[in-house]
Amino acid sequence: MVLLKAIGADQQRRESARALAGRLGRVVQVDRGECEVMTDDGRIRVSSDSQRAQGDVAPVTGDWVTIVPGPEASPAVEQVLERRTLVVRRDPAELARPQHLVANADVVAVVHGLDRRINPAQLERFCVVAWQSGAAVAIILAKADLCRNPEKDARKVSDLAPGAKVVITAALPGEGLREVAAMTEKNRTLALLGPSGVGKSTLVNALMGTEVQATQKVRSGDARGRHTTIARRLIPLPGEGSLVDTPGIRMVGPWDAWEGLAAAYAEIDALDHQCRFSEDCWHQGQPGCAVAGNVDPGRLRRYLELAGELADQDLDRARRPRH
Ligand SMILES: Nc1nc2c(ncn2[C@@H]2O[C@H](COP(=O)(O)OP(=O)(O)OP(=O)(O)O)[C@@H](O)[C@H]2O)c(=O)[nH]1
Ligand SMILES: [Mg+2]
Ligand SMILES: [Zn+2]
Repeated sequence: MVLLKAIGADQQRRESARALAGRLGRVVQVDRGECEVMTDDGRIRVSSDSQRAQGDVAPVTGDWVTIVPGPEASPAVEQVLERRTLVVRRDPAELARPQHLVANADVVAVVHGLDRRINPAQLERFCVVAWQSGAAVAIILAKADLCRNPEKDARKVSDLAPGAKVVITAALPGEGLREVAAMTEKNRTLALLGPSGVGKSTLVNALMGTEVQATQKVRSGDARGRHTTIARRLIPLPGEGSLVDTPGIRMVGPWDAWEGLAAAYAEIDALDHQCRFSEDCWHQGQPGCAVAGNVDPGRLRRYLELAGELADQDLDRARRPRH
């Protein structure tokens, strides 16, 4: 049986639940108005219809919640406890809305498959979203057994992801697993994000020591995945800590992610502040610009593109009042 403590139930969370007079639980998975929740007495299914007094916070995978007996004696989620971190993206179906992906991850790892080319724009977008969550950020370079020179790719990736820990793994032959497991020590939660087919679920299975998640071969030719994982799911590890496996995302859209942007492009952000003598400098090489010429031009281009995207979102939000 999984102990709640081993997946992060600390004194503060226990006390919050007690103060709300509910049973403490952690959301494992959400399916249309129903949540699978881990409690001290095992897994239960609870309803989470938002008619209840949860304010407007809908529970997501990784949330700590209180549970109360429901109307027909079936339990229901009462409150979502304050989140320490939250992975949010722009809702792909509805451009002007956020979508909450994972709550309370301590580390968010962006997984890249070494069987494919590095896509800087894709990787950096994931980093922006990962940093914005408030968690620590790591990059997991998976499938090292399919790459001739993993160290070389690791160096490239380090330049694209300042501040992130970079780990090389090969889950099938079982290499680099200890470094990943270390990120779940002290009852921490490690969330895996990344495109389809990069090996997220295979890594979960390797760390679990058993097949808990389905996996599927990538397309021959372009190594694209087949969107095998379809739900975000929290998976308690045998010892301590937990993982969150997520469905593959091709290009993640950041949402209200100015801090994430600054962190993901830390070297540009640092110079940006020095250039602020001119608030509307777009760093295109004007005399006196502190940024242009002093940073990687590709990174600068992608940074400005994302800044433009976020600025458009801000305008859009300001125009339409929230209801
Ligand atoms: N050679 C090798 N193949 C791997 C490794 N890790 C994963 N794969 C293979 O890559 C393919 C895709 O792996 P998955 O784990 O399903 O990928 P995923 O990231 O979970 O994909 P989605 O669920 O679609 O997002 C499978 O055929 C795996 O066997 C590895 O370390 N080495
Ligand atoms: Mg998967
Ligand atoms: Zn400038």
